[in-house]
This record gives sequence, structure tokens and C-alpha cells, in this order.
Amino acid sequence: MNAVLQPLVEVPLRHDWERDEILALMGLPLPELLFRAAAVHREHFDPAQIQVSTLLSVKTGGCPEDCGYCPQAQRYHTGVDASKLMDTGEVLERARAAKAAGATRFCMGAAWRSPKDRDIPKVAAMVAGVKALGLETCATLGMLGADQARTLRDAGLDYYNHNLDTAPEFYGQVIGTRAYQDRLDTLGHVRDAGLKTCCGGIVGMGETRLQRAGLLQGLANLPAHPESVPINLLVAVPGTPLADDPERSELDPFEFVRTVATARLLMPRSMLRLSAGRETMGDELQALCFLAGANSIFFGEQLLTTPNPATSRDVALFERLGLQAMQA
Ligand code: SAM
Ligand code: DTB
Ligand code: SF4
Repeated sequence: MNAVLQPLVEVPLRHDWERDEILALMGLPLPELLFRAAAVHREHFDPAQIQVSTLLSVKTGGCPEDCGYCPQAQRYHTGVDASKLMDTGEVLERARAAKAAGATRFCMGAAWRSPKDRDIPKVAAMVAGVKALGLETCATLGMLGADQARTLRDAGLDYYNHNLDTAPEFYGQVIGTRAYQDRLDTLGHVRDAGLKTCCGGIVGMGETRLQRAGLLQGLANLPAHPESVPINLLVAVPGTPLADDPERSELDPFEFVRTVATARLLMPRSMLRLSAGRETMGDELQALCFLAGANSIFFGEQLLTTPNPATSRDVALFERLGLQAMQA
């Protein structure tokens, strides 16, 4: 790293953020908020480097849960067909392609409430195979038990993605089939197994700024900051309750940027991923997010079931902004 990019000061990481303090940061004049976030970003990262991951849905649809945003919930009519767990060979083929396109991490997602014990050896084989290709591995399989977490770690899993999704007080309006505490429990099992945590949430679900601050408060006050923090903008899929809610209005893009910048201030050393929702964002908005401290994205034309920008568009955006895909 260039000497100018070395950390200037070691600021202790806090886990005791009050909601009011977070709201005060979020509500700063935007240029001031962006300046502070960009400064903190530079203390810990090279702002020209963006980590690139690729997602694959290894088990799609038919999920028994009722997450109000999710096109994969069985109970909503979204046109997503349920499929069985993919073959390991097919997963590895997709992982090879992702690596060739520039990804350094491969994330396998399954539309499960939680994996059955009999699923774990199959996922473990996928993880081991992807790891052997020289990629970092990530999985997102729903609620995870302590033994399951250890088995996946032993197979070579680096990260487990499990989101807090939103503020505790808004959570019940979005999800009824599992509690916020269930998520904290899974995150505990993941941490205890020594896995790295990928944990973030969704904005644009009709929540208030106070509730966006509540999401960030939940993330920053976890016992350890997640190594990776995905910030998803709701992809409104017709047939899901949130997309069909006439009361919900689109999030002001500057509120999205404020959320990213505040996340950077609260979790200075975490990778901050611009996740779902980039397909409908302009290049200028994404550039503002990178300025605000986002330093990771998903490459590939599909997230799990919804569209993501074409890799050629992302490569062109990196080129125009002078950004580089982080090497492994
Ligand atoms: N079933 C597992 C679970 O719920 O943990 C893993 C997959 S789930 C699709 C992973 C995350 O994707 C969710 O926690 C949510 O934050 C995000 N997500 C799902 N649908 C989304 C949508 N329509 N827009 C934005 N983010 C979404
Ligand atoms: C996360 O926070 N975002 C990604 C990843 N973790 C698994 C998933 C986004 C899913 C968007 C909806 C879909 O494509 O089905
Ligand atoms: Fe199922 Fe995960 Fe979708 Fe919720 S977010 S419905 S648990 S796939």
C-alpha cells in the first residue's frame, strides 16, 4: 500500500452506538457526511480498490419463510420456480466462470429456512470444491446451528452471510416466521465457529430514517463488526408484499448514499458491499456510494433470482471511475 494510504490514526472500534448519535451523523449536510466517510475509508482501505464477489443460487425458490421482500418465498406468486439443490459439478463450473470474470469470492445461496443436517455434506462438498479453485467461499443458507457452522468451516468456508435485514422495531412488519433474536443466534454460531461474518440489511422497504439508523446500530453493536456488510436496496418483485404495498414509496437515492456513508463511519474496517438494487441505479449514484465508502460489489448478470448489471457495464464503470477489482 502507498505510504499516503497507510492508516493515519487508530480509532478504537465502538460497539455502543446510541440511535441519536447515528441519526446525527446520517443527518449531516451531505457534503460533510461524504467528506467524513471518505476520510475514514482512506484510513483503512485504498479507495480505488473494489472487492468483487459473485453469487449463485444453488437451491432456488419454494422457501417456507414469509420475508416480505423475497421472491423465493413459496407463499408469494412471483414466477420463481422451486428447484432442487444443484449438482456440485455445475456449481464448480459456475465458480470457474466467476473467477475468470474477476471475482475473488463465490457466494452460494439457498432458499432455506435452515439447512437440514443431510444437506450439509452436499454444501460442504461445494465449498471444498470452490475453495480448491482458489476462490474465497461464502454461503447463505438461512439459520445455522453450531455444529453445522463448524462442519462448513472445516470444509473450507470463509464467510457466512446472514443479515439483520432491518431495525428490530420494523422487523416484525417484514418477517413473521423467524425472530430478530434467531438471527442474532445464528450470527453467534457463525462467529463461535471462527467463520467471518457477512451481515447487513435492506433499505427501501418503507422504513424511516430512524429505522435505517436502527439497522446500522444493530450491525455496529454486534459483539464484532461483520467483516463484510451488504447494503441491499429493495428489488421490488411483483407478488411480494413489499412490492405490492401501495403505501411504500421509493427511497430517495441520497438516503441510500447517507446509509452507506454512515455504515462506513460506524464500521470503518468492514468491507461495505453495494448489493442488491444496482441494476436500477445510475452510474452517478454508484459513484457516490464508492465515494461514501462502499468497496465491494457483486459481478454477474443475476443476483440470486433478480437481475444485476452486465459485467461489461461494471467493467466500463470501473474504467470510467479509475477503480480496480481487488486481487485475491
Ligand atoms: N434463505 C437465506 C436467508 O434468508 O438467510 C439466504 C438467502 S436470502 C435471499 C439473503 C438475503 O438477501 C436476505 O436476508 C435479504 O437481505 C436479501 N434479499 C432477498 N430478497 C431481496 C430483495 N428483493 N431485495 C433486496 N434484498 C433481498
Ligand atoms: C445479500 O445481502 N444480498 C445478496 C446476498 N446477501 C445473498 C442477495 C440479494 C438477493 C436479491 C434478490 C434475489 O436476487 O433473489
Ligand atoms: Fe426464504 Fe431467505 Fe427468501 Fe426469507 S430471504 S423467504 S428465508 S429465501
